[in-house]
Amino acid sequence: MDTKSQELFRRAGLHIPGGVNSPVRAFRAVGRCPRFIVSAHGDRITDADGNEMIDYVCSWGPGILGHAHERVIKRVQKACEYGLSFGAPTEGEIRLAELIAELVPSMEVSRLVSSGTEAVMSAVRVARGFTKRDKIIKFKGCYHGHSDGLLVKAGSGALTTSVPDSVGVPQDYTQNTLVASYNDKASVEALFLANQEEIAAVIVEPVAANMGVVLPKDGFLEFLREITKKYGALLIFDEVITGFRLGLGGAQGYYQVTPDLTTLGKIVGGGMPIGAYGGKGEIMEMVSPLGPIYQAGTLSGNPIATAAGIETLQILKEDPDIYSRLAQKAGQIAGAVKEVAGEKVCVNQAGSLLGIFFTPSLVMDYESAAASDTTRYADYFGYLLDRDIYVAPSQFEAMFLSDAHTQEDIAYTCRTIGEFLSSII
Ligand code: KE4
Repeated sequence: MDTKSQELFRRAGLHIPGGVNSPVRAFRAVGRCPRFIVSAHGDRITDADGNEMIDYVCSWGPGILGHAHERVIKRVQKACEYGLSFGAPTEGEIRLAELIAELVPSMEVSRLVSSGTEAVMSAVRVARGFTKRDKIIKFKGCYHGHSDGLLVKAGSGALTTSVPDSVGVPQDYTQNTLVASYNDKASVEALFLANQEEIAAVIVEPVAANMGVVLPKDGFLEFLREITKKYGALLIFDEVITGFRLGLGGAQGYYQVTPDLTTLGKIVGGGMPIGAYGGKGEIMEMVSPLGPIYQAGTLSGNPIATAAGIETLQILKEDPDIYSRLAQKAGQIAGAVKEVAGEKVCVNQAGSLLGIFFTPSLVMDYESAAASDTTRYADYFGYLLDRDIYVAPSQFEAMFLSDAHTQEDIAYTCRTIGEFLSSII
């Protein structure tokens, strides 16, 4: 007898590519039928067959408060009573821009869009327009959304499908995208030496979370800050994941390195479709209608989405201790892994971002991440899923904690991960 998710997956495949609206959701990297979710509350999600699972995907990051937080839901419901979309400016957009500028001071001026992809695509365009240069540097294994010029050695879904560059992206769209190795200063220096004043920007995930979680080596972000200044290039921090995740000030606050432009997504929308990009006024004044760099969007700054984002950020602002609580929870899980697996498994943690790699090596870049045992990861995923623990269906994603994860659920997760590791070590 097929499960309801299996039936739904079959039906989905009739009208949606691969049955999903984003590739990683198809569970191809873990060889399982995806679970079709019907509801989520707190740290739990419930699938179409009534399985209630402890959720460590958290909608890929937005769910830092836990699902369906009462205050966020109430604010969204209230906003809906006034209409869903006007295509005109609203006070909510001002409030969200003010909150962003207050919490991420380098983003004194920002523009709201509807996804992280749009935020990154626009930030790169601004960097090119501001510097009048065409080339950008990105890092192998980092993922910045699916705009053509950035699908070069992308991380996240593109890694799992083992097709690092996407078909359909003309070669001349990516000739201006140079690729360095994460945590490898020499690879960045070599590109600057070879391209000098042709480089508009370096874009980096300040904590990489799309090749699994990979932390910046001490001094790496500071190095990127210095070398971009030296060559007159802009530094773009893609904080779609780390923004409001590593702290109220994101990774730039956590590591005290200030970029020229920042992109946001996920948490800034509280689970609703919002992306944002921003930086100093002198850069952002290049953006239309003030300046010659065009970017637009029908639903940019949508009043329902901004309501969710504002309430989420206000809750985080009111309770900054959430970040130490989140880090402590992630530390419990990291500790449980190390207790059983020791050095046989690599665990990378930055605040409430956790990456578990089935490799004895230290994972510090794309190559070491790609060398991890993804078959073992699929076994790990299946073991946990069968015990109602829902982690990322791919080695090349992150484990997300929320304020709603209870000590009881964390303890159960630690025990279950420990059981799995004991069975393979
Ligand atoms: P979106 O267009 O998916 O909102 O954001 C693109 C993006 C940009 N930058 C970073 C650092 C990101 O992680 C993302 C998207 N993250 C993935 C998860 N690794 C989204 C999940 C998915 O693709 O389904």
